[in-house]
Amino acid sequence: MLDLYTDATPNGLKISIALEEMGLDYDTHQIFLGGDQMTQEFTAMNPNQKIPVLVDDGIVLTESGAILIYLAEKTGQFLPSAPKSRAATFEALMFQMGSLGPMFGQLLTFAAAWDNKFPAVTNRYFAEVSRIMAVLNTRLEGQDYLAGAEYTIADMAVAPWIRLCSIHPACAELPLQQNGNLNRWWNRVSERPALQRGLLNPEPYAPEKQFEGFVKAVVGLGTLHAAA
Ligand SMILES: N[C@@H](CCC(=O)N[C@@H](CS)C(=O)NCC(=O)O)C(=O)O
Repeated sequence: MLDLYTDATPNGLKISIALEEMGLDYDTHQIFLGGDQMTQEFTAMNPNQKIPVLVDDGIVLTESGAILIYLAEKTGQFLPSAPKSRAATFEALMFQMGSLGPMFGQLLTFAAAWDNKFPAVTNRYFAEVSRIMAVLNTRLEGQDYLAGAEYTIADMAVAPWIRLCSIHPACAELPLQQNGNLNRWWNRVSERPALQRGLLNPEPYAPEKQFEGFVKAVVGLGTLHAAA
């Protein structure tokens, strides 16, 4: 049995998607980001004090990209073995981890948590996420999935971020429709039953509580990450 410490955020949901897609049994432990991540017990698992954390038979693993690779290697699923396709999967996964996720995170921070108090900063991240979406659109030219013909852990990593365009008011203006390949990819992956189950596990807290947790976790707004 696997234990997943997580919340209903894109970095957490990508692991739920993988666990569902791979047909693994797991227990979900929902972490309220308004403080649960700072407890001694959680910090012992992840000194970086962030979800997701996966515990599997004595292994405590952090960093969603590493967790996805671990699960793919453990099950032999969704990570091609041919070197070129495998490298393309890692490439798309690293792009999510290094570009799409961090820039989206900053957009949400300045558009939502800071309530667009600094429009120039919000606009900078809006423009950068838009640019990154166009890069993904180009990558998807002539192929169904981010690493090529096969659905892989890279698609699982990107999906919860692109989903924000349809569910988060701060992301509604992002150019999903204008990027036809990306839009078609989103329609394709979001039809998958396992991906749909993953996106619902865990369910978010009530909107006010979910937002409270997000704001408290934002450096410069909440007190959780005050300088020591
Ligand atoms: N690089 C990490 C990022 C994880 C991350 O940023 N988690 C956020 C939620 S999406 C979190 O736990 N934030 C709580 C905090 O910063 O206090 C990963 O991919 O696992």
